Amino acid sequence: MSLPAGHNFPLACPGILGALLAGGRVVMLGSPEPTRAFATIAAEGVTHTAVVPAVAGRWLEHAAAHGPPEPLQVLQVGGARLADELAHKVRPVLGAQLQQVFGMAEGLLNYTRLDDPDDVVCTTQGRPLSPADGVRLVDEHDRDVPDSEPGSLLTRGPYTPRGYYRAPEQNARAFTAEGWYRSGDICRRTPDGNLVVEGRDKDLINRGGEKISAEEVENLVYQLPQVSQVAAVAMPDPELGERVCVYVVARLGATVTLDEIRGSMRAAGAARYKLPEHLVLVDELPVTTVGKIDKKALRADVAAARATT
Ligand code: OOB
Repeated sequence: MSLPAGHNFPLACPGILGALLAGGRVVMLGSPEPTRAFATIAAEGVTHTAVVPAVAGRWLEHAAAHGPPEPLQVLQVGGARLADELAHKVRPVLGAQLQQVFGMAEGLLNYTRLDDPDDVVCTTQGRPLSPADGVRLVDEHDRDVPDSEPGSLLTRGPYTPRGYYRAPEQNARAFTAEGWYRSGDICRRTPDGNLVVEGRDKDLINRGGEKISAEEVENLVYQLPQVSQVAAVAMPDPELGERVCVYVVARLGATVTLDEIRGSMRAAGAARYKLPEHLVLVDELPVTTVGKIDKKALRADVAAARATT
């Protein structure tokens, strides 16, 4: 295991707990950096491991130059969408069977099966673990969309709670009246019943599989007196997929630095992975026609800036 051990995916899907339950041995590493990870896989005889897509990409590059991590049999990839191009390379380059895992802390787990045909393994995110898992794909009025059309994923099932503990406001947003969890993922169902994740309609930043609520970051940044307006958006990153970037409008005559923002968030008890790694000071934030902060424009702006540096 080289992902953060407290996350659902490396911990329990089946992960560390599953290996121990089956009488296996768990080898833990502080980082998925490929040189050390491959050496450890060889030295310890590691047969199964789990990574996020950004790490899978680094491992593929490393293996193409230095050879595959020999004893590895199964590579689980999940936490964010794995590009089909990378998926197709896993077996030829890493010499391991790919298993895609599409899950969420709230419950529903989807897997491609080890004996699925290659096109299912490489182009879908699998199907539910339990036959009792309910999955609906719906339009903006919560009406089921026809098969093979993209819809917003709702789920209910034996290991998915019907609401968060003592959080009526969040529950009104995140669950339907019948207790279906709104995952915020836009998915399509293939004719053979597998799910393909096509996008998301929730405001999250996915930093190497760790999900960060943009709203939570913004609320923390607003605690700085110099800040008049803030928007947190994902900044594309070759290693982690995404990192946190904040666009800030400072109060008149004031200014603010990235260090000040990070320091204040740390003091408020924010986890390290949630701290912004890039700050853009602007005179005003772009808005949509209805007057909401235009995050699409900001994401495009930071992506363009990254592409030219
Ligand atoms: C896992 O759990 P969380 O709670 O950190 O994040 C859940 C969200 C999903 O709603 C989806 O937006 C995204 O992460 N996600 C994927 C994905 N796996 C997760 N998006 C596309 N493709 C995938 N394979 O990330 C998690 C929990 C248990 C097992 C695996 C992942």
